[in-house]
Amino acid sequence: MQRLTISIDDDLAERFERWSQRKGYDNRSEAFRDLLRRELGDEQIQFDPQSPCVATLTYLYDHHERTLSLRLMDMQHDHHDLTVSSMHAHLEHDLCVETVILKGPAGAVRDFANAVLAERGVRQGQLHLVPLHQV
Ligand code: NI
Repeated sequence: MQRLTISIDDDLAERFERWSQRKGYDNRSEAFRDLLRRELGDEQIQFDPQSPCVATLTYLYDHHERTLSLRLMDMQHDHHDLTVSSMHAHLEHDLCVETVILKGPAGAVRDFANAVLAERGVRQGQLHLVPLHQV
C-alpha cells in the first residue's frame, strides 16, 4: 500500500466530501480508491477490446414483431460463449423486457449488444459493462 498526498481546490474537496457522504462512505480513502477504480476500469474496457468484463444488456422489444424473439434467441445461442443468462418479462400487452448477462472480452460483448439493439423491433436498450479483473 502506498500513501499518496494530493492537493485539490477547496471547491473540489467540498464536492468530493459531499459526494462520498451521499454514497455512504465513512472513509475518504476508500471513496477515492473506488472513484479511481471506476475511472481506470472504464478506460480499460473502452480502449482494450480484449479486456475481460461482465455486462448486462437490457432492452425492450415488440412482442408482436414476427420472428423477433426467435432471432434474439438464435443470437444468444450463436454467442453461447458470451451469454451467461437471460431473463424475460411480459411487460405490457405488446411489450417485452429482456435482460441478458454477458461475460467475455469487452469488444465482443459490445459487438453482440450492438447487433441485438440493431434488430428490427428492438426498441431502446442499454448495455452496462463492468470490468472483471481490477485491483
Ligand atoms: Ni414477453
